[in-house]
Amino acid sequence: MASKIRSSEITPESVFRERRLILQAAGLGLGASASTLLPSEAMAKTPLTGDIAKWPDSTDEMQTSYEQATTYNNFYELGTAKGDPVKNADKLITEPWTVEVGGQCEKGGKFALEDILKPHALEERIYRLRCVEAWSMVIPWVGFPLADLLKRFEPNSRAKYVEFKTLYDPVQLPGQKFPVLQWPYSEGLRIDEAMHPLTLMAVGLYGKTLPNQSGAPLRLVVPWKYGFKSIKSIVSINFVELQPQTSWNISAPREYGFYSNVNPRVSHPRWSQAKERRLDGGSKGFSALFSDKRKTEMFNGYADEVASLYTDLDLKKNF
Ligand SMILES: Nc1nc2c(c(=O)[nH]1)N[C@H]1C(S)=C(S)[C@@H](COP(=O)(O)O)O[C@H]1N2
Ligand SMILES: [Mo]
Repeated sequence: MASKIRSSEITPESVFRERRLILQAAGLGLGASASTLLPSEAMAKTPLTGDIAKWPDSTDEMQTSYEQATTYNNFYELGTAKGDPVKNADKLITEPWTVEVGGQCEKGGKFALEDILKPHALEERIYRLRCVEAWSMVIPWVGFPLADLLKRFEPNSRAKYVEFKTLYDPVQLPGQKFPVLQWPYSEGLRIDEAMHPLTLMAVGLYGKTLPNQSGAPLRLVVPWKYGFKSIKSIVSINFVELQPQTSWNISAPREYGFYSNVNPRVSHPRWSQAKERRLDGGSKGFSALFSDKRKTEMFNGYADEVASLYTDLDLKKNF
């Protein structure tokens, strides 16, 4: 995706330069105050306490390292280069945090993060997440099924889709000063996808609360869809009747569909999706360029669980 929206192509050169300066300034601020820490350690959050059940169906593939998972990120609100989000992460303030729930449901409203989280027992699930850019990671996420949260709001029969939005605040998320995507970042799922038991509302990774660059304090992880469906730093959940617009689909409808299921048989218009680079901190090293290439699996390897959601859908048309 980064190649698609190389900012120099879509913004005037002066705006591009200004953005670089702002993002560099933000990065310098962090470096000066935390120079003895690794970038990821500077943003590491508190260990999660209490019982965290281990999900029995976790993959046993080699895990991506914490360092790699928290320094190689897509979070365009904090910069478009993979190393930008960790550098700019300290701009985002996640306490207090409010989530607004509305639309086709009986029990919407504004909820403090604590009230969103309180009833839910946490679970660790090791999931693959594959980016549409053809790299993937294996991460021990901590969270709870999104369905358990959504049911509390009592969606009605007109709730056919769920729309999610990220915080909009160009001071805390300086990338929003530039028209890289339509802000706030928005994503959506069909209601049955949102209610699927694999769809996770994540609050942590590797036993710790989410660092900001990973989408603190609350993000989706939808393991059978390309990573951009896994929206970060959620402040809004809306039950809607019609398929919602999504930021990536608006920016390039031919390249990023609403469904975005991992499908090696449907190429991205500018590159194949047949293979992927696994970032697993293994002997081939850190960078996606040097990691092992492996075949991408249908639905990212979760076909047994989710293929039945799509039996009536032509997945070439509904990509
Ligand atoms: N708000 C927001 N959420 C986002 C993104 C983003 O730019 N902004 N990038 C998406 C993309 S393209 C990917 S691949 C995943 C990356 O998640 P990670 O940084 O935890 O690996 O986050 C997704 N969620
Ligand atoms: Mo992505």
